[in-house]
Amino acid sequence: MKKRILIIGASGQIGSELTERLRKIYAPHKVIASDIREGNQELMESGPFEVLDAMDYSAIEDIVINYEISEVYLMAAMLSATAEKFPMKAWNLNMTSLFNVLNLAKEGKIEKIFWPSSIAVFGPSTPKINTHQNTITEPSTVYGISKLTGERWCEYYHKKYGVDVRSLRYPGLISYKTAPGGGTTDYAVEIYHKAIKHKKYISFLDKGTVLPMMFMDDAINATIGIMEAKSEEVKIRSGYNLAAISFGPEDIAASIKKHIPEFEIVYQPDFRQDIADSWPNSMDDSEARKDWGWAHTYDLDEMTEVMLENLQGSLRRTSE
Ligand code: AKB
Repeated sequence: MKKRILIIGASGQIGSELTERLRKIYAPHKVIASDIREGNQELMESGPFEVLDAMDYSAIEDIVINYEISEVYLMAAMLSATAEKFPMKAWNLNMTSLFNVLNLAKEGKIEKIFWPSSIAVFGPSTPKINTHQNTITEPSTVYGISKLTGERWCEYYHKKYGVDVRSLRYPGLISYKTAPGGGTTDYAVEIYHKAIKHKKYISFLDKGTVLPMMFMDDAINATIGIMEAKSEEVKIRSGYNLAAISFGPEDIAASIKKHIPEFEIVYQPDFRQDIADSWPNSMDDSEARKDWGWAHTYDLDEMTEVMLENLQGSLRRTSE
């Protein structure tokens, strides 16, 4: 079968950049973007787009057959903060969409699946520093429960039915192109926007809340890296720990101040503090580095430079 890719959830924060990168690597017509809503101009104009509900098995199957899809990246999900507000909706979306693609692969209609897991599989009883791949996973959030359950099903489908499913435990992801939505780590994107516009940010996470984070370019490299790895190199079929940098709101504020000295941060923690407090501070991702050669590029200051430069650039362009 020739490589043809379907991205479900392509209009979201990860999906839009993943689509852009995959269209650059393969011919644009070989990468079908889909989402329940339309995405940004670049996404809509750079290749095929289909309106698709990730919960609708037959609609996914139709697209898979019509476009002769071989690989699916399932990026549609409800993230941690929104999931706490709508627990059953989050559970239904996160699990049904996963079963839809796992079952398509089980029936031999697709060859390979990428499904994102998260640091949210860990919980308050997990050791927080350099959290190991196989340590205690007792998540205390709906999102975390759905990710941990999903991981177990991915491994089950791989062992029982030979489904080639690959997964990463993403940390908080930071990007300037598409805004995140409904996550606990979203503050680390908002802060750059507010620093440029108002020179001030009111953080919904408290000082000292250190979380694992990553610049989007690195996350896209990791995602395509694990999908391109030889099947025998991918030894973990639940979800690989993935790490780059760890910092708290005061660290990112200090990094921004190097460019905008008058920037100030104020702390007003809300319900998302409890979610953040249940997650690790830093991750041990040595299995990913060893098995399929994962390596990150960006540290905090390099990321800040790219974020500020690009956000300032797009602000200048919209005000011209
Ligand atoms: C969230 O904050 O919910 C996500 C995640 C860490 O998976 N960014």
